[in-house]
Amino acid sequence: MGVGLGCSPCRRAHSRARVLPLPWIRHSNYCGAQAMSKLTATFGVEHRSRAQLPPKTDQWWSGVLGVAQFGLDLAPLDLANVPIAAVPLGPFGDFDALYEVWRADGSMQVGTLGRVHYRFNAHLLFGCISIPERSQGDAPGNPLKANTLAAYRQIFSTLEVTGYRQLVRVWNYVSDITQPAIDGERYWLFNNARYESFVASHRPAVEAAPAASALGTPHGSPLVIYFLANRTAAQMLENPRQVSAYRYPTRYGPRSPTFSRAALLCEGGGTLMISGTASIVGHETVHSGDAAAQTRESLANIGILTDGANRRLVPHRFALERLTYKVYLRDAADLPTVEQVMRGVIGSEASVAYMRADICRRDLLVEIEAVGSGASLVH
Ligand code: 3EB
Repeated sequence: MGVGLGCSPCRRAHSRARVLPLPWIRHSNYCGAQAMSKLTATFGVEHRSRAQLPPKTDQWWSGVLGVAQFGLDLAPLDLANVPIAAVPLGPFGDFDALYEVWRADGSMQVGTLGRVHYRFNAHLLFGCISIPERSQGDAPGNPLKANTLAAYRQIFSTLEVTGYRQLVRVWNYVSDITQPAIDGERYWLFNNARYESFVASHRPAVEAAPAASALGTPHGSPLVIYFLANRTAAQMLENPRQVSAYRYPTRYGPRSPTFSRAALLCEGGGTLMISGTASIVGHETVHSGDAAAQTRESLANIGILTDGANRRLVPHRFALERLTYKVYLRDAADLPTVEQVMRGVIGSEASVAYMRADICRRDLLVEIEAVGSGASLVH
């Protein structure tokens, strides 16, 4: 099964994803059949509109680990026992809210720690936190820095208390992300505080950092972070066409961003979580001002990561045509162009949700993230 990128001019022979050897991974076939059978079989993501969500009393919700709601000026849906991250980004389409639903199996429990709401089954934990920009009152320093430190402190405490110690995937939504802050941009301040948080809690801030996305939300929005963690291990992947984000030179900010390019989990029969991916080669933005070319380049980068995952998960295969995508666009006017390029490369079957968002570098027009789940693997 081809991955649909065979004609990309930027695909080079040496572009093989680098898989980092982690001490607890002993076998080249990462998720062996035996190991997988012990893990949760059902795990994955679905996109739904509000009209497609069952009533909150429906049994269907017992199989939901957590939800991210994307919509502007919407109160979070009241879901009783399911944590919901209310992300202030407007989806494109014939609906005012898009729901990203994380489904899993087995019995689940819920909890809160500070502002973190979480829910977990035997293998996986979903959590979310939202902190209003002004929650620190008139405390000295920038509220974004204080809020980022507070959010990650509470997230890491949640992981310690519950025993789901491995943070595998994080989504960060930061208001005014490219606006000026002391000595740079707000994204730089965020990166600084995120890095400090990882170091302060003795967590890896370079290799083995979680997969992530970081997007900009409207002025005055709360800091919203949601995340997935597990008990065992994830395998982090890097993309050799790109400098690892945690090694970016300081011209992108004094502290490099703390994330890996993808995480591969055994849960769900093999799940690939691809970080927000942009038109970056080496560490530089390419195709400035050209949304179509940026989309193609981002998909080429995603293709490298699926290839890397496929070498670890033999005989299973992720294919670009079977991933679930979220696409963030800086300019709403680029939507038709980006949609056309997406469908040309990935075909018509894959689920793609489009969102208006600020991307963390001003010259980036598009950022794409993706999830490949066991259910969609080609055996
Ligand atoms: C990039 O590759 C584009 O700071 O957590 C993508 C994914 C990006 C995650 C983050 C930033 C982050 O550098 C931006």
